[in-house]
Amino acid sequence: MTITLNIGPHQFKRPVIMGILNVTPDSFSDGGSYVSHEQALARVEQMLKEGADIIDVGGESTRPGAADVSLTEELQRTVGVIKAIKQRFDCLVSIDTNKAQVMQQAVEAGADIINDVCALTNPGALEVAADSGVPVCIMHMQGKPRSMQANPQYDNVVSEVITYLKQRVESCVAAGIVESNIIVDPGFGFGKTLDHNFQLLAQLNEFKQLGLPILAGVSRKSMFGKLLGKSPDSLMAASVAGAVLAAQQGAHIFRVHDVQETADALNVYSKVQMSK
Ligand code: 7PM
Repeated sequence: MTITLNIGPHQFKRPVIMGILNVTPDSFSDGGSYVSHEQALARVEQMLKEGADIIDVGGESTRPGAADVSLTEELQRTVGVIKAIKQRFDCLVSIDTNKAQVMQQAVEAGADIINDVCALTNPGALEVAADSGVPVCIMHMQGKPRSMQANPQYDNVVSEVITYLKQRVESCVAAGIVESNIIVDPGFGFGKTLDHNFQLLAQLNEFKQLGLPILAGVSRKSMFGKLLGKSPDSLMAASVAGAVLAAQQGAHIFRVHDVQETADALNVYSKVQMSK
């Protein structure tokens, strides 16, 4: 079964690369705590040249562990950057957020996709996403970001994550989101041990039963860091290997830091597929 990915007028029949743009003070700070648009735009330009199809804008620096970023802070970080990207480049932008107000203002600023690691479970998120009419990526997470890595437990991680995503797809459809606008994501690293993450990667093909485009986000994740005893910035080769393994099992969209290297590897993969 092949799934054609439709994002607005854009159609994808090949692997889709989503380049990560963190707009947090530790990434593109001008020395104060403001995110510099020029630096962010330069990074976007580079990722587009390297083969990114979508730019994923995220304004929350603190995922597992620390406290949440305030709404005002997250809006300040993301909305202006999205406007600047859409003004300067002809590209797709996704907004990585779990807050309804950020989704709404990001879409008004030009965001084409809502990417929510909380699968639209926060107050107002389903409604905003449905009203906006844009495609959504819903991701599985066990627990809450602050505590999810404390003691993740599953009887069968693969079937439990699939069941969760099925339920969330139902809720999305009930809220008025058209099914063809839903992308699913197993949520590597979100409330999962190293073994859970590798079981998900090994059986990613099972997610095809959902009949929806699959997004895989393994780039520089701790599943590789723990396995190899390396820090996130030394995980490019492992991440690229992870992307190819995910592609082989039917993933459609790859959320990555290293765009050029992933694009090269996925082009090799696609050529092999076409040569069968
Ligand atoms: C700290 C911990 C900072 C974790 C950043 C992260 C995904 C995502 C992220 C994913 C989708 C990261 C994560 N991961 N959205 N946003 N899927 N759809 O490692 O796997 O980039 S943030």
